[in-house]
Amino acid sequence: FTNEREQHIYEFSKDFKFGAASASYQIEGGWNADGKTPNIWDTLVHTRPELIKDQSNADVGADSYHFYKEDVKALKNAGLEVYRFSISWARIVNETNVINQAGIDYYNNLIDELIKEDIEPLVTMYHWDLPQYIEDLGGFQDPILVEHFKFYANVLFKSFGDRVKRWITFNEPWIFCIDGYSSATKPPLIESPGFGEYLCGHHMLQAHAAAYKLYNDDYREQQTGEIGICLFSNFFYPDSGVSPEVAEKTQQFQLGWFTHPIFSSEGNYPKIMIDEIKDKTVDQPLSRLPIMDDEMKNSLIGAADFLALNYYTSRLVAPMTEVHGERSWQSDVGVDFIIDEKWEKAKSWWLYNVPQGLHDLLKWIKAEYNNPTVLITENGYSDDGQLDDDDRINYIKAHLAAIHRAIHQDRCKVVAYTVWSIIDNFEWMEGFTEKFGIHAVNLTSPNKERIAKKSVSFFKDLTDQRQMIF
Ligand code: GBH
Repeated sequence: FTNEREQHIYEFSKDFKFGAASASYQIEGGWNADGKTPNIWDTLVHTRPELIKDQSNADVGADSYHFYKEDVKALKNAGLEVYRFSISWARIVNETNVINQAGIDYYNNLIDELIKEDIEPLVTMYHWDLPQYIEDLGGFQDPILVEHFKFYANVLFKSFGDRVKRWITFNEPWIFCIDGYSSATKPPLIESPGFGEYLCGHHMLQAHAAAYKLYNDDYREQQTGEIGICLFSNFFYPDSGVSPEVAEKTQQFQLGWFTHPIFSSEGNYPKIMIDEIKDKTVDQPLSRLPIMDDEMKNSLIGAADFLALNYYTSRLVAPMTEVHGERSWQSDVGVDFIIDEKWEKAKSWWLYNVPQGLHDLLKWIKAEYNNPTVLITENGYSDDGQLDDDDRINYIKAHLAAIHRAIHQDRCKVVAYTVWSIIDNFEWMEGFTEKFGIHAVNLTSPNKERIAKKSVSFFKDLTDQRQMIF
């Protein structure tokens, strides 16, 4: 045993909350149970199964629709205090905007069970499972999305807002807008590069603002909760020969696309993004990035009580050598992304262990937006599913140490960490071939037992002692 690195004790105060995360389509199963209508993932897995790496689907999966109490036990076993889960829109309302009581009951039961166990529900309203009937109307490419989201948000606040005190409107628009409406690598498989992603982002922002306003106008006073948005970001370092300005531009194109309108004092999309996309729109009078009018701009400035940040990995920014289509988000940024060969890789092709990137990203957010409250709502490590998941523990510790440094050295306001994920689950296009859970799930057994991995004892010790050695 050689101890190359000096070890430290990291203490976390009682005010810092530890939890775990999941998402409805990835864990629930019950895809057509009790009045639920199909969503865009049901459509994809049923019509294009060959697109999923192992041809699997989440029709049943871990079946949290029936075994949610096992998930709550799993959280309890790990000593966790927050559960970030998402609500399946298609379980709650159908195409005639009729409310599905069975769907409401399911989430009422889950929320009550959490509260009974003293675990805070942190609810994502949309984690990629758009009802198919809304996609059929144009989905995120059509402004009708905003009205549908408002209706849905109202049902959620009314039904669950007495117990849910922290809401997240959307999970990772950077991913679902690019993959869903530009590159066609995730449902609804719309290929409209250079247009579709920006239209999607625009309507997503309008829907977010509408939900925020609704909460302020009709619910905040009585329910006294908070509402934020969940954004995915890498941290971008310049590769040798690339200027820091280019890395900064990339950060603005990825995180800034959505944080600048909401968390900056001037609002609107980042100026560099507006300018570059306009410059690269040569064949039509208007920019491919929709124009944000003053009304929209003002509805978004300050329209979040916290930033929910999903951080997994970082990238080096290099000059663009590959062609990324005639038009696309990536060709608009005008860079390539590469990996530092010193970074250690997880099972997922894209996931490298770069904890320093989280520290640097938190510092960037603090400086850029006057130190907003941040919750790390996803961070996690994929492997083959072994119960002795030391690499996962190591990854998590390294990221918690980075958060600790951001809090104590830099005074960043990070208040919670929810690991991805509470249980192994359906990893989207990768099916069940990569596992992120701190619990395994016995998928072939009728009771879908949740089995603790070694990382559960790590969290148990951490939450008991409020400290870790790393
Ligand atoms: C999260 O997405 C999701 O919210 C969650 O549902 C999912 O299960 C979890 O991560 C694990 O994948 O990184 O620039 O090379 C973030 C994951 C981000 C994975 C984008 C693929 C590829 C682009 N995705 N990534 S990049």
